[in-house]
Amino acid sequence: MKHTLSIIGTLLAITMAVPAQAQFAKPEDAIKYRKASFNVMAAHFGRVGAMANGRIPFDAKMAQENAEIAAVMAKLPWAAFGEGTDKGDTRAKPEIWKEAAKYKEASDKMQAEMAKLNTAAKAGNIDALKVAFGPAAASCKACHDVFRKD
Ligand code: ASC
Repeated sequence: MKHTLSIIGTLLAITMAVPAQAQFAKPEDAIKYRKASFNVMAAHFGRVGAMANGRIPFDAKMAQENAEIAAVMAKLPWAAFGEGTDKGDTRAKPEIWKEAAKYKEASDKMQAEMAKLNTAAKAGNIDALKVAFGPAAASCKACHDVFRKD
């Protein structure tokens, strides 16, 4: 796991060093990328949620590993909402580009809540996890309600 995370860390460092526009050859590549990062985040966030909601037994190590991946993934999709990526195989609404400041605010909020969830998971107790999970899920939903087609 440590190894995986260090690879993720290295990839992230490379990703952040490259200007957003240069990362994707075609708009559909950007759309695929952002969907992939949301999907990976949702898979790991969902595992944390299953513990927070008592659907699976709490396992501190599993919570930590999954929350950490969700927090890293939360940083990734935003660079893939560049020009020309509003059309195609996407549920992204035009509001993302029309109300860019509002979208940025919502995405910052989600990243902050994922970071808090990650910190809570590191504390290793279920109560901290429960406290942090609700606001993190709400930050996902808030954005979907306004910026994503059903
Ligand atoms: C998840 C997930 C989302 C959010 C959202 C919260 O686990 O995949 O998109 O939580 O459903 O309301």
